[in-house]
Amino acid sequence: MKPAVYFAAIAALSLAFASPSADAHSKKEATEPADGAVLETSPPTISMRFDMPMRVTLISLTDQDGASHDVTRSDNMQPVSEFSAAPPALPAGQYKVEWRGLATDGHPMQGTFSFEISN
Ligand SMILES: [Cu+2]
Repeated sequence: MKPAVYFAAIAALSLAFASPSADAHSKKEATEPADGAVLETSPPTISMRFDMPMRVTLISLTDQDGASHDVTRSDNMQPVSEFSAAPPALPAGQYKVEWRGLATDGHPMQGTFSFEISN
């Protein structure tokens, strides 16, 4: 097949797999820190556990001012059941984690959770 036809076929196939909706997945993934957690110190890791392996395509950590903080991921961009990344030492504040990923069944997934560091 010509490349353009090939990619169109792949795109159609992806849509077909994506269409039955994401409800085969649990609505709420387990995260560390837990959503809404109030911590006394900067967390050593940020992690999400999934009900099927997920290739995390985007992870962002932002504070209450919208500044982003780079995290060091340990998944090598491969599908993982538990995604884990190390944040820098974070000062007190409110933080939001946003992620996007592609599950091994082809479903695009995304999530958000928040935590606070008090002091
Ligand atoms: Cu799925």
